[in-house]
Amino acid sequence: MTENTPLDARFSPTGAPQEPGDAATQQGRRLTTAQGLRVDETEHSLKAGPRGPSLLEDHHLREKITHFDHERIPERVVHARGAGAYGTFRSYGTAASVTAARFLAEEGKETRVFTRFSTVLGSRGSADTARDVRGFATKFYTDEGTFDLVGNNMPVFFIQDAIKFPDLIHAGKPEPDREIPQAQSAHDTFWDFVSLHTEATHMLMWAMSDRGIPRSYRTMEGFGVHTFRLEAADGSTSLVKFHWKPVLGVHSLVWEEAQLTGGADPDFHRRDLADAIAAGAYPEWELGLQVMPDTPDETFEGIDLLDPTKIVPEELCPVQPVGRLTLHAEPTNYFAETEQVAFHVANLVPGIQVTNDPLMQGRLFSYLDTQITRLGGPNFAQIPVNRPHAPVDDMQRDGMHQTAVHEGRAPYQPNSLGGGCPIASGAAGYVHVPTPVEGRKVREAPASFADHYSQATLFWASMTPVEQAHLVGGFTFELGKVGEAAVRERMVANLVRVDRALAERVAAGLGIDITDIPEVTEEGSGSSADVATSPALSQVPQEPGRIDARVIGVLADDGADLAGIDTLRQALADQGATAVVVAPHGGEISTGDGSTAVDKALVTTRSVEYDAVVVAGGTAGSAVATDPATTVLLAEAFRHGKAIAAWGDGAEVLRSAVDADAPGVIAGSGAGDVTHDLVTALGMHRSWERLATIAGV
Ligand code: HDD
Repeated sequence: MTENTPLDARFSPTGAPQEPGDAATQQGRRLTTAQGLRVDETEHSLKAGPRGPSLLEDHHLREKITHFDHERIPERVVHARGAGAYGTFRSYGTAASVTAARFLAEEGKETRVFTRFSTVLGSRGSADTARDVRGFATKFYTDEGTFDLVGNNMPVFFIQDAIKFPDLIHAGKPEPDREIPQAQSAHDTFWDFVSLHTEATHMLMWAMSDRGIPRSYRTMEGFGVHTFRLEAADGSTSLVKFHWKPVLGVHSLVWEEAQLTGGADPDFHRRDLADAIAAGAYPEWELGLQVMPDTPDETFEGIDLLDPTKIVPEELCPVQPVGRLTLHAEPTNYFAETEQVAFHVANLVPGIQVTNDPLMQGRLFSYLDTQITRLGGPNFAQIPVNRPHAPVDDMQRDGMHQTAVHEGRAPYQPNSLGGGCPIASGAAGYVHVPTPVEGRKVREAPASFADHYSQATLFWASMTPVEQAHLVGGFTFELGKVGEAAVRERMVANLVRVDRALAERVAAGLGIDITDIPEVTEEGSGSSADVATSPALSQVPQEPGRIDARVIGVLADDGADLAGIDTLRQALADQGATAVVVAPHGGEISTGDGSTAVDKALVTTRSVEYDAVVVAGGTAGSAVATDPATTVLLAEAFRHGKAIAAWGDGAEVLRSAVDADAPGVIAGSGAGDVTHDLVTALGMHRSWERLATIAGV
């Protein structure tokens, strides 16, 4: 499934395997109290007679309930909903000329990692498929200390300065009076803020595009967003942007599908990640760098590299691969690992430095600070998932939840009682690059930060017609949920400055007349004369990609062609994909001399759980053919541009629900006749031609 083999199946962050039955894993056979006392029974509290009051003396009752009362911790103020996995990063060694960081510079070096993906706005229990930005945070347990790359699935951000973050999040989170809507930006306060705060415009284009509704974490790009300063072993520096490129390609849901999934399977992305790892289809990304010269003005081709609302188009500066991330182990315990993992933008290693991007500068403060509330004190780095794999001698002592038993008498410097240790490392330690700093104290941004539109226009111009239609749909849906007419109108007026056709289409959907809004010619630092479009921004694949851990629903019933189902199942398994048999009832379906297990009964499933749907031969006239749920399932898969196939008389079932002559609808006489086209269609992710017809573009 993957060319990388994991170091080991699962490891504790200290590297020591956890043994079942040890105190940490609690796999023993006997129930005890927290003090290790064996408990006689745990069904009844100690009472004064069977009908009497409970006794205060019942230490087991009190301990059990007290602990339960304190089981919850504050959820993350943003990115509360997430899922994570352990893995390995293997360096290609190609970054050695730009960074001294050993985990990147040494060819073949393997570094353990923990990655957590998240949505931003929703609460911990919200649905995975909400339209939102996705977090993509990776903790590299390097032997030089922990490096955290705390990025998103979009390369830009809504704001240019961290001081606006509380404003952005207050506007985006559920409105404070009724605490609605949950996990979405489609409401008045968000659009009020972003329509007034026009530096958000480029990021809005990303959020309203298909990028806001990924198909899975496995098929998302990731970005460090800010420009970092890398320092090579010879002291030379460069300005660099980090990119994660999913080996499976970048794929998204369509909007109706995302909404339905929120109800049918709110855990869709979490389940997909866990299922893929369990199936051995380890999610993989290549880490890439855009490397730009470290010039005094910190610009590249006229683009201000300190402005986090700007990308550097890949056509101007290609992404160079430097290593590969493979996620191969699920966490053992969600709370202990995924909930308690604490990322921090300031967790850096030699060779990787920050820049003066004002958004990044504020983040250097926020992440350490927030953990103190969230994890209850300053010792959260001792929690196993947060423990560095490099030796720690920090002279920090005591505090809430201290679990270390520190030895010695001299946790201070200078000392003689501790033999002078631990000593600082000088040039062998983390040395901040001595970039010159001077200036007047001002609350101001550079003039180039005033360009809020040029790259929003670039993004729009780089989309295919189907993607443009989806963007129009995203804006129209979200603004259609805004009650205040003035907010809707202000936002559409901003869109005129991005592209008149975009604004006209959104305005038409909202019933707003924009004929009086004048054309504004934008001049910006974010546009480059050389790049009017950036094809790298489009997600439409040029050729079929891999289909690992894709799920294909096979509609069948008693009497279906079971041999055909086996053929299909095997052909899909050969490509790493999974066939799921869907029938009107659970249990088994049988045909004459054989039977096969039903994976899902129609009543428990919905089209959104499948990347493609196939109707088995031998089903015409059966209950699955006449069940209204079949028609709904096929019609949804059709509308969502998914591959649809049928063999034998299954084609009749298909034809009664959808246009069998439409692109991406496949029919053949036997199962073996449809598998090749089905795999190819899955590799393209959607029938883009059918989606274009549906969108009328
Ligand atoms: Fe942030 C969490 C990504 C701006 C303050 N952020 C958080 C997470 C991700 C990001 C992926 C979740 C980490 C996890 O899985 O635990 N944040 C970003 C990106 C940003 C960004 C890519 C802009 C480029 N963030 C940002 C700003 C601030 C914060 C400007 C504050 C000034 N972010 C936080 C936080 C969080 C957080 C409050 C909440 C939970 C946590 O840190 O551990 O400190």
